[in-house]
Amino acid sequence: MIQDELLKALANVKTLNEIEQIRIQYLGRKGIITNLAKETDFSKLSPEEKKNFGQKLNQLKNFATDQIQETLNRLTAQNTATPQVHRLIDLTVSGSACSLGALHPISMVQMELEEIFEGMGFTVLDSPEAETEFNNFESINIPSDHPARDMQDTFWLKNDMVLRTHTSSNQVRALKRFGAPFRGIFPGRCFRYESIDPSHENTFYQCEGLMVDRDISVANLIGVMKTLLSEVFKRDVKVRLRPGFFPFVEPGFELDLNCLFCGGSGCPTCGDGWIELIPCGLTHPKVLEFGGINPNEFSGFAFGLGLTRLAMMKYGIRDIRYFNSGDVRFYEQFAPII
Ligand code: FA5
Repeated sequence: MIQDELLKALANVKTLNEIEQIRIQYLGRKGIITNLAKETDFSKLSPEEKKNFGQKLNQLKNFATDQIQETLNRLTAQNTATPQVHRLIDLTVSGSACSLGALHPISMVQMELEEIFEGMGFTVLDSPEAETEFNNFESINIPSDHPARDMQDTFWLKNDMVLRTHTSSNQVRALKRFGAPFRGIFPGRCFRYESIDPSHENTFYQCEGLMVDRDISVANLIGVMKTLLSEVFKRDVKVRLRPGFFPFVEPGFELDLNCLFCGGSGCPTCGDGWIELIPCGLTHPKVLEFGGINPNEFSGFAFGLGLTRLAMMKYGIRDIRYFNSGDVRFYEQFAPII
């Protein structure tokens, strides 16, 4: 039977092209159904038989046309099923939360420091990471033949530029620009060509502070340091002040923080129980002179707080290498934005 063969053929089609081939095979100009009429000798048929034949042929054509169209519809629906589902929007479905990330712990500590210092009347200043050799060394009393150059292994750039080894590179720039009296901090990234371990990175943050005014003494320096630490840690912390040498301060000190991990007994993070945190001192007269300030009229203090190390102490991070690890799981532990 033609119908059965047609249905069988249509049941197996998978592509629109196959359907078109079947349509041509059955209904085309030389198709099976079209040929039925061509091959029949109507002269031998009675009028009644002609009528019956015509009716049956039409039924067969209609059947074939309908079946082919249905198969076409089915296949088209299947092919477009996926996009149609996507186009449906169910407005009643509740949304799923998406994470916006987290602030880096160093950014958090930096923001906190900025707030504390602004509260003490300090201005927060931005500063370049690529510096002139002059700003990084000479202007703060470290001439090229000074042994202190070796204290900080330097990444050199072209044209006597360096990746700043410390934020002290901003002292003279700020004095030249703002004059005295001056109170400012310059937080930022520093770079040193040194091997890394749990407390040393080649890329780390410092926060420089500089205050220049009349009659500034060590008492002012200690007062500011005490306010800073009590606000950051919100509890009593043990510190020690020992003499330290930096060519741009006189006298110079090292303010160390008693290690909050081991309580001072010594551990892999601190070594001997103390974390070297804030080198500081009274501004050397030569630095004031380089900044265009008369050292007989003004005096000042400066400090170079280890911002990355402060973040370690504040958040209990035992290894400095986590900060630059790029590991999102580490960053997500600190104050997500949402
Ligand atoms: C200086 O860089 C001086 N410019 C600081 C200063 C400023 C002294 C103003 C006096 C007056 P020092 O090299 O010690 O000093 O570094 C300062 C602080 O930066 C250190 O106490 C430490 O907390 C941090 N630091 C230094 N090197 C690294 C390092 N490789 N990784 C992480 N933190 C470091």
